[in-house]
Amino acid sequence: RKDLKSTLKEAIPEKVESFKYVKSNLGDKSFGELKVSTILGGMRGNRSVLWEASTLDPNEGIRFHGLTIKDCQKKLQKSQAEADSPLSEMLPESMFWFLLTGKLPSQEQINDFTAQLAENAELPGYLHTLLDSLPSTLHPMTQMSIAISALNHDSLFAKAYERGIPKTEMWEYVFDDVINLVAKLPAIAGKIYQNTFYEGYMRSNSLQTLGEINKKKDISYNLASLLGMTKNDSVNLKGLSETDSSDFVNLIRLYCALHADHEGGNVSAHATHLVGSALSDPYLSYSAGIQGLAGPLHGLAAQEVLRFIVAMKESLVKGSEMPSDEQISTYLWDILNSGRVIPGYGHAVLRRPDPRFEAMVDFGLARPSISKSDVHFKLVHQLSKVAPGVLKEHGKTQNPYPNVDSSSGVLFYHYGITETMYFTVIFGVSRALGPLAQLVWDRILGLPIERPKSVNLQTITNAFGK
Ligand code: FAM
Repeated sequence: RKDLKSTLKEAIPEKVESFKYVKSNLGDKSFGELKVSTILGGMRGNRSVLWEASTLDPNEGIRFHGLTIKDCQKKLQKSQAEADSPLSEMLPESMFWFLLTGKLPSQEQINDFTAQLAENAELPGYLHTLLDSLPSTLHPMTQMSIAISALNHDSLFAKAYERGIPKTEMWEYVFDDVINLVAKLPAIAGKIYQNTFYEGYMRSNSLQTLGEINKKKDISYNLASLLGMTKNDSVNLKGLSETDSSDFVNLIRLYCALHADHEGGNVSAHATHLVGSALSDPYLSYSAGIQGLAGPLHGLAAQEVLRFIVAMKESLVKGSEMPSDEQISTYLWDILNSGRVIPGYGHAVLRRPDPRFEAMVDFGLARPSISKSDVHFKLVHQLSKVAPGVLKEHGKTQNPYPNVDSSSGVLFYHYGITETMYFTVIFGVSRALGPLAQLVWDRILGLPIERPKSVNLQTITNAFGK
């Protein structure tokens, strides 16, 4: 059977053909108008990033190679051992394969690919030393970007470039670096969790690590293990039952598959693409993506949402009695009137509730221990009915609906990942998949260095005569 690289190679001629056609026949066509408001307004509506794997429709949400989230949940492979379980979720490995090649992988192909990633999951010694030297007070996202950036030490692409390679061969080295990085992300994320929050615990229990990389398991299982969350491994940090431990692994699978790609204009994707266009290797490129993801208007919103929900619960929930819609509404108005945003609401492109939010809520609704008993989850659910009305009345945001970050934090929190600062690191494991797949295509297509023209206010004013 064909492995990932052979499957990708098969997809190349058709795409290159299409690229050549568009370049030579449509290159001088105008593709939308550039307004001055676009220059001043964060380039909204300026369609100028080439991105193949996913497209975001404002009214419909994300599609991955044309498939909706629900289609992907039906068609992408699960872990073979759990393929028949209705609660088992698609594997991020399968999503990566699909994003990169546009083809749905078979179960055997995914089994092999999962094993290939697990085989390459261990971190080099210097990365352990580097991460161990960082203060545990350093934000986990900063640690993550440092770690990813340092892997540039082993970049096959950077070495090949230094040796001198033709442009047509570059993608193969980028591909190898990308696979190596995707394989190592769970170990990076796990190590950061251990160092930041459990160094003392591990020392007092004479533990080197909270979990391990099992070469027979998938990325999500191994990440859960390194977070000390798998029942079958030696450490079961939060004392999870077998069901909860398996559900937690499936939460990571769903989360990582869903957050993999959101077309090319979001900060983390675009930063990766931009830095990669300078032929910086995939480690440096994705490290830039991580730094963008660490901003509170982007990935860090997951952390902000959880803090906001926990604070709201403390203020409004008395025992098991949920607050009224009016109480929630008043709480939201207080935030808005003090000039703050409601975290987890709004989006630069989407104009409806984010289908990724809905998929995460469905995960909770399918499990009574969450839907019936978890107060934070219930609050998120109730909030999603109340906040849109408040935000509409407030009248500023163009999208008053919940975005992807609205629901994910409470689910991690439910299983015991209470360290809010950590959430965006799991986002970082996931977001690698789309932008790194595109980075391979950037080099296959030989896209040039990005270099938009900047203008100053004087130039704009002069252009229209004042
Ligand atoms: N609460 C209060 N005000 C909001 C708001 C919210 N959730 N979302 C937007 N607004 C305001 C916004 O601040 C702006 O006000 P000013 O004109 O005074 O600057 C106005 O509404 C128009 O903004 P917009 O055009 O609707 O949104 P933008 O495209 O400028 O920004 C977001 C999009 C996501 C940055 C913005 O909605 C926001 O700040 N949301 C809260 C933070 C958040 O949840 N971010 C996560 C986004 C997620 F999808 C991700 O990337 N991971």
